[in-house]
Amino acid sequence: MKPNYEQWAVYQIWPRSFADGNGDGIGDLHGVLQKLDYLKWLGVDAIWFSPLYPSPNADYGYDCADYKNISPEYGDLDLFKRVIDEAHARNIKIIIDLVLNHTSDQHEWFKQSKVPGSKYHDYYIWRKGKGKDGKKPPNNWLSMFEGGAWEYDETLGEHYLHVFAKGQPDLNMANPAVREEVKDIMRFWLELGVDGFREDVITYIAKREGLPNGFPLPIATGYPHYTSLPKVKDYLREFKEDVLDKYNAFTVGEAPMMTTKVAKDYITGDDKVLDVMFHFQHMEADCIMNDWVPTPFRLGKLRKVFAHWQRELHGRAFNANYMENHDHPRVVDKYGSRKYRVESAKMLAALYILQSGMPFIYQGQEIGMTNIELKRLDQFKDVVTFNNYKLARKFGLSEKFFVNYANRRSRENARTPMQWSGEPNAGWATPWFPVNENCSEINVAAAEADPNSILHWYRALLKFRRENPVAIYGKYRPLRAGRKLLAYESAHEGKRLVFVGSFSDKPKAFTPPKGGELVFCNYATQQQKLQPWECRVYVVND
Ligand SMILES: [Ca+2]
Repeated sequence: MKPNYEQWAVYQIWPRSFADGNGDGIGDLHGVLQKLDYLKWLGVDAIWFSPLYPSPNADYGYDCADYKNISPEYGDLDLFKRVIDEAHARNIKIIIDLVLNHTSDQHEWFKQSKVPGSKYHDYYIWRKGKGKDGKKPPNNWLSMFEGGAWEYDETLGEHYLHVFAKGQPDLNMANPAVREEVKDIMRFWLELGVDGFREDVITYIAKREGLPNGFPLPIATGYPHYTSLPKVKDYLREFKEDVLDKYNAFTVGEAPMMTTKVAKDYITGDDKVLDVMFHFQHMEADCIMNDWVPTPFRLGKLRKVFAHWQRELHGRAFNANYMENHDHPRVVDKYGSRKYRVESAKMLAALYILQSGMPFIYQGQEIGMTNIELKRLDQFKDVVTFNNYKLARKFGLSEKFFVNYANRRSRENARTPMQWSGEPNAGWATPWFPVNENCSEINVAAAEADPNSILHWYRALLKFRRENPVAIYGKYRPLRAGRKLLAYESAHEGKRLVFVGSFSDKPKAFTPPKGGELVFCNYATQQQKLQPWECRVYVVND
């Protein structure tokens, strides 16, 4: 029988920066083993591992060089098996990332695909180019990360498609042999004991037949020809029926540019092909499509997106609720307040964890980690940052300007080493990436010792959620509140949960619900008005 996955609270580990068990400066599975008791204490039901595969790290594991192995940087299969067993012994499930849209260009399949006559040629999307010498790309598609979506191979005289980085050639999912490989990979990990998969950019795995030109855009030209095509669902159904259902495996799909209308097609009804889905809309309240294109924060957008997704999915499917992952700046800096860091981190946590659905918590979020202040461009590591730098230079922006910009908008802010202690480098010997200097103040050891910390707040929220079905299954209704306030109620079996949160540095008027019992407040004492970034959660028995 399928587990009650909707009851799970999931903790995301981005392994490189989580915990270093052997002291080489890179997070690893030894480190994870040491932290399982911490995650159990926090109240986590499942761990989602960002890729652990061997990888040349063009995109830190999202460029997979071997689907059936563990990167030596992180450990090996035996060690991962131990992690699975030790997690299961603590009643924690294991979900692993599965990157099916593309492999690394260092994957054996891709190397073989360049050999004329090899069966692997058709594992990827190789095409003859245009122009007299065939060196012009087959169409006008642009990649999500860097310039054109095609790369020319001199020896073969053909171009391969890469919707993401150059080192991430797209797989040809239309080839049945590739789909058999996918099923084989799924079986391999399920046999090892994992409980499910987080499927990376899964709505991109089918490409429009004939690969037609797209409407010209500054980036990602052609995306309607590879986003949520009907074939995606066919492929996912095949994976589900042939493999996933046999193991009762859980699936969460990552779906950029997703709407509720399309999402319902994937995650509701008897013919659903995924359990839940990560959409991006609530992450765009301070940007357009992408954190690098910022706008002033729009609370109205956040209210609207939460209400819309909750309403559309209620009774049909579950929301995958999150505020952070490895692809965005830290939420305290994105939607909260540095001045009121503790208050705003707690408010944002209650805001999303108590909504119906499955909460996902990203490493470090539970202690309110913040963006970092790097000084120089060469301290950054990520392909996306460097490609945006190239773009910034074209617009005549200086390195200094760009570094400040990246410190606010780059996803690398979420990839700094986990701050375990207040020691220098937060307990990391020689960290692969700079540790945030604020680790002396913001760290797990300090947070564990302080019953009023953000960490204890997260723990209390997860405990409350476990014990109160209204926080998992409640029917969401947005409530009218003042400017800079977000309020909702969630109702289930005669119980109502009322949330109000302030996004303001100033006191805000608010009328508490009649007969409500206050169960959470991020201030020790309440005043008539809400204090800066205050949140309150009431339970009302009707
Ligand atoms: Ca290590």
